[in-house]
Amino acid sequence: MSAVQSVSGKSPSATPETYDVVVVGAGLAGMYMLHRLRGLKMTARVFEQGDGVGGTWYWNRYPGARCDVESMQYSYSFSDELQQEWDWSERYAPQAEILKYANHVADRFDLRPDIQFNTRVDRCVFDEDTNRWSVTTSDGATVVAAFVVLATGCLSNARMPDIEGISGFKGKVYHTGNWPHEPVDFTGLRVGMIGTGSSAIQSVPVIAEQAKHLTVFQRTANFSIPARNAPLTAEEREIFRKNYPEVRRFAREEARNGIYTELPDRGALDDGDNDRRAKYEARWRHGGLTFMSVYNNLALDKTANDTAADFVREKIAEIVRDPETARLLQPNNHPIGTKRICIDTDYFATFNRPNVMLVDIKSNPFEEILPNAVRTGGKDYEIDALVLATGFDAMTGSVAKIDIRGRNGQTLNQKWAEGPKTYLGLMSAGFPNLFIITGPGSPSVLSNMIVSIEQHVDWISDCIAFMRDRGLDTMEAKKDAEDNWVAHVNEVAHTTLYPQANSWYMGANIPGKPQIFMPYIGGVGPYRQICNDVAAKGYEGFAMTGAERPRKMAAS
Ligand code: N01
Repeated sequence: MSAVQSVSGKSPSATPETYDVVVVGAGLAGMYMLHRLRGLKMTARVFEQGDGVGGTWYWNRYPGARCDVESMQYSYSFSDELQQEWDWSERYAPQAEILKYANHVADRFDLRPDIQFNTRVDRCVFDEDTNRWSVTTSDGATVVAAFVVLATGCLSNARMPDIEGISGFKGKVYHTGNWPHEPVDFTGLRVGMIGTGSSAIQSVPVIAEQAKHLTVFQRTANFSIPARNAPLTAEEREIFRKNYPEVRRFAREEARNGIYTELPDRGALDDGDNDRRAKYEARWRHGGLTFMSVYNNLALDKTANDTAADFVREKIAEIVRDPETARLLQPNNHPIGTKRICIDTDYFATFNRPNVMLVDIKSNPFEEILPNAVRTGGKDYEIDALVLATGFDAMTGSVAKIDIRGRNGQTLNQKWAEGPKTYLGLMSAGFPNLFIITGPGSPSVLSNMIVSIEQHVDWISDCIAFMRDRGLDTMEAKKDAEDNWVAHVNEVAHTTLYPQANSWYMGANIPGKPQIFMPYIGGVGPYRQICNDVAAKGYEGFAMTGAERPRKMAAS
């Protein structure tokens, strides 16, 4: 039986269609949420603004886009048949293959009938008399739901830089986070690239191979580790498949970041120079994100961190032939790892190509963009096309675009004006029955996203089932539980070096955005345990009301 009396099919009258749950977004989070709701026999409608599934992997089609978590681990674990049968072709899956996987999952679990594509959710209003959400979409329709789940993604609101003259540029302008679906051909063109984060670091080597010339405009240099991508052999896949129970358990319960890897048992200063260097060399040769797990104190102790940062800076100097370019590419304004570490294939070596130039816009900020050039430092750099790899309004940007109104008509944007406030990253007080998947206050972007997505979806599904089984109507974070959690998230962040960087984790890339460390850095294992304990104690810290109780009951 459903939590609400659902009306299936088209309503003959003006009565809005009613669902148990509306899910916003059909990325990897929204898709699994729908699958679980189906299993609970709940009625659900997923609204997706794109014309296909896949979220991040639907939008981020820029050249060189691929996942920085290894493919055998960046995959759903909820279906053993799926993980045993799907063949990943490379150590790190390219965007097109992950999108194919998302489409395969949508077909395999027959998800499409409940997903409405090309439809944005514009407004969600909580009605305190009925305890239901009214959800208005970009096609002008309104549906009613007992629950709304925001599966809107953390990095899905592409940020256009505010640079004078950009609208008058005569060539094509592309944003890496909103790349065209048809192939883009840079052959014979002079391309300008703004930004040097993960997206730029992946796309620079690929664009440089095709374009006549590439000028990279860098404001902040970033640390990047070689991916060492390679085709996966059948044997390598088999090792993972056989060990999946343990790999998945470890990723969920023991790893801080949801990735199966060797855990360090000592700090960087516990080893002498030679041993330390040998360990960094081995990880550099192995490639990938696990470089940061050589030692257990790289995120905590600046002196320890400096040893890893110095090692990478030396590597950059070895790879890049022009000493001035090498110097500019060496990051020097944040500890390594405190901005999302980048993973690359030949990024630094690309600056040895005769058709690639690095321009420092830190010391010479943009003056303006002309119809055919970028002007900086009194010089014009002529370009035919412009690529903006300028990032996202992360973690809160997509939620902020929806007009969400909870109790007393308060909007979520009003409530989050000084920074996002959630309990466990899952709910925000004053917004009953509104769940967020991998929201601020949860490990989300600091982890293997699929691990965190599955944990949240499972927790939310269990919670909705709990409510249904007990005839409960509303659930809402209590303010004191939320305040304590926000303080805890902040406190844990400040035991690390992370807040020392002007990163998008802090909201520092968006002018005027409150600077608060948004994800929970306590680790996916401890976080899962906290969520499980809360559930085991009858959802401690949440107020729940029964359908028969007075409906205008604000959480205390
Ligand atoms: O964005 P970013 P991204 N003028 O915000 C520069 C994930 N991801 O799309 O640092 C000039 O990191 C800005 O300069 P600065 C991953 O989590 C994952 O690259 O602000 N420059 C910076 O260099 C990642 O962290 C993968 O000084 C301007 C760049 O643009 C996250 O997405 C792949 C500017 C933005 O870097 C975001 O990465 C790709 C301006 N006005 C992305 N505005 C995987 O591998 C911005 N910049 C899974």
